[in-house]
Amino acid sequence: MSGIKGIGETKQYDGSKLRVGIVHARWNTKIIDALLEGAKKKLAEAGVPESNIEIQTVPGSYELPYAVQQMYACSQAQASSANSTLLSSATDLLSSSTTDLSLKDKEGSGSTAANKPFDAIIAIGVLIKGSTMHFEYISDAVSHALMKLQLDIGIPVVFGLLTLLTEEQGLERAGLVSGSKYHNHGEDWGAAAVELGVKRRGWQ
Ligand code: DLZ
Repeated sequence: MSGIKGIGETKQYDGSKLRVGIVHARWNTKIIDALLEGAKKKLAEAGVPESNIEIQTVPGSYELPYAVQQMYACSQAQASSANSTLLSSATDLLSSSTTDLSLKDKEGSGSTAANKPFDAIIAIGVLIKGSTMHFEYISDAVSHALMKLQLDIGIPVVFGLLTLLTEEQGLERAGLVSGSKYHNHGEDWGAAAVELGVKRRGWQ
């Protein structure tokens, strides 16, 4: 039985030019692993090359906002250093009397994943309520920080944080309970990263 919840019918977006980061917490691994697989499946279906996907891990959900911020900053630094290498190769090529076509073939297209920052980052974590206020503080802090981050850095940060009352709720939302009305939410997050990553290049 299919549930009424979910992202509904989506257009198939071409993700072949996107660079996508995924960072996930390691708490509640069984649920996390299934969500991660769901996200990767949707990225692959949209044509995002495996080499354009970078996966990092952090201990717990509280670490997710900092990790997203640092991953994006590193991808920007990598991009500017790759682009300055390209520029100096091109300058050498132009000033050389012999035309080195092999260098041009290797680096001329300028379309490698390393020379552009991430188009989207998916942050995945699973928080399960315990007997103290810990859950409320982390859920609130991480949700607000991820929202603020995407507006500050200007790329979509997909909200892959499950805030659960029980482990069973997580198993359902990771698609691990057969016959459940729920599906794997990681798939929605992969699809959202592609759609927003494509749209940020120009809203049609
Ligand atoms: C400490 C803690 C607890 C109790 N529960 C969870 C959880 O359900 N899910 C999760 O992702 N992380 C949990 N953590 C760890 C915190 O997120 C964080 O890693 C530590 O407080 C260290 O900053």
